[in-house]
Amino acid sequence: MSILYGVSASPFVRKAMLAHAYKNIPYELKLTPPGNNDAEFRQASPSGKIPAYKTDDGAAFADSSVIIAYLERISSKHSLYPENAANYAQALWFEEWSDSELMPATGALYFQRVLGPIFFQKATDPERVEEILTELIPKVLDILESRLTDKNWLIGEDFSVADIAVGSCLISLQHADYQIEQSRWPKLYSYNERFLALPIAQEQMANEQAVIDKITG
Ligand SMILES: N[C@@H](CCC(=O)N[C@@H](CS)C(=O)NCC(=O)O)C(=O)O
Repeated sequence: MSILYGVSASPFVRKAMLAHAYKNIPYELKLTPPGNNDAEFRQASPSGKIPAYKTDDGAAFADSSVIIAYLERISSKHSLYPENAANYAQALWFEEWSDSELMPATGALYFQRVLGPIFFQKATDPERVEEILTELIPKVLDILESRLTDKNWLIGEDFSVADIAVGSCLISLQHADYQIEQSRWPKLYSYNERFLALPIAQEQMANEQAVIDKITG
């Protein structure tokens, strides 16, 4: 069975886990914190970043986007990439934007309220939280609101890698106890409810919560 190296609390690892679940592809999660010196992990991820991957055949590589693209090649069932060229490009753009802009903003709050206190013994910094809440997060939520339509998902009615990437960040906000204001971001509010209600999101959040509960006792 393929091995996914990482920890489920990482939004990038979560992305890869959600894609496996959506496509119904089994894998083994090998708990690996970033920077770990395990030789097999470093073979897949020379920089030590998570997630990394080793296939059944022993091929090794890293990066959530690469892992998801690989999954699509080995199984086109429950495709995460639109057929139409323009929609395909849009989906890839959303994934890239989400990884490079939405993730840092949502991840900053997630770090302050959850990862820092629980995994790194770092107390929440109220001034930093205020800055994140008033500056970083509204900026990215405004962009999402402007891009959502009356369709269910980011690229119309078909769920795609765009939703996996953005949804992974929405899970970080959920863990961080952040409520999306319905009056300010109405489309995003509904989209968030729709994403979090998916069985793959529910299962992912339950798995992550179990890890947090184990650590916090
Ligand atoms: N583009 C990469 C980003 C992966 C990434 O930055 N992972 C973080 C954990 S959430 C990490 O390993 N950080 C450690 C580091 O930057 O050295 C992906 O999509 O997988």
